[in-house]
Amino acid sequence: MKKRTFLKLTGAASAGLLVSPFIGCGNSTESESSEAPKAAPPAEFTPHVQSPLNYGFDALEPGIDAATMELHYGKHHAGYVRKLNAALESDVARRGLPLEAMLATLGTEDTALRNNGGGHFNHELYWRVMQPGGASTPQGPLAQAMEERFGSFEGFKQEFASAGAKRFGSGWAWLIMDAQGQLQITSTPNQDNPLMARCVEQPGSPLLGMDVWEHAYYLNYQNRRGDYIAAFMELVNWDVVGAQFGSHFA
Ligand code: MN3
Repeated sequence: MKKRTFLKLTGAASAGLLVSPFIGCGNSTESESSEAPKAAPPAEFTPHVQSPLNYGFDALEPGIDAATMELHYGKHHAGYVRKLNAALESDVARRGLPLEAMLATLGTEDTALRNNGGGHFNHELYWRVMQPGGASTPQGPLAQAMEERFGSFEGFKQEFASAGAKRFGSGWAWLIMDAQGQLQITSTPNQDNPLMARCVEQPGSPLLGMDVWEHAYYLNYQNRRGDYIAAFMELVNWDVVGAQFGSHFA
């Protein structure tokens, strides 16, 4: 309950921040000199863009190979962004919202925004939660919360890997914080995301996301999803995940 309120407030506050500069700009430059029609202009739409990768395509080898990274970032993720922007072009109510707030508005009928908005958010997180040179370990409050919730870091790893292995077809495994502030492991089909509260069984705020679509591993691992999952677990940047966790208590 508390958490849901927080998410809503965050979304509203961010949307306000995004929109207000344009309102201010319009007032100062046009209200006195222009005789243009007074009808409210459509919300400003700044297309979504991919964040640059913080490392090279080959930086996660041997766990994730360069060819997979190049295709995954350059074609798959780029495609979600392109189609997300195309879908938002005609959606005046949603196109001014920050991505997280936009995802929270989606219902099961919003297929294009679910697939491509989720696809963009999920991959932005995925690139950030991996790091070259191998995994760090959870520290401080996150380490403590994991121990309380899963018994140990090893217990977490087993449960998380199992969530990814058991996801039938394409989808994601997640470590999230739920509305009660508890850590949960969950998984979603396709590009659904725990922020889509009306579309998923277990809503929450994603801390760690693992892509288990075949495009994430098939070139190198073929059908051996379990080997890919083991490799992913050895690449997790727990400092980033810990910062995501900590941001909920700031
Ligand atoms: Mn993917």
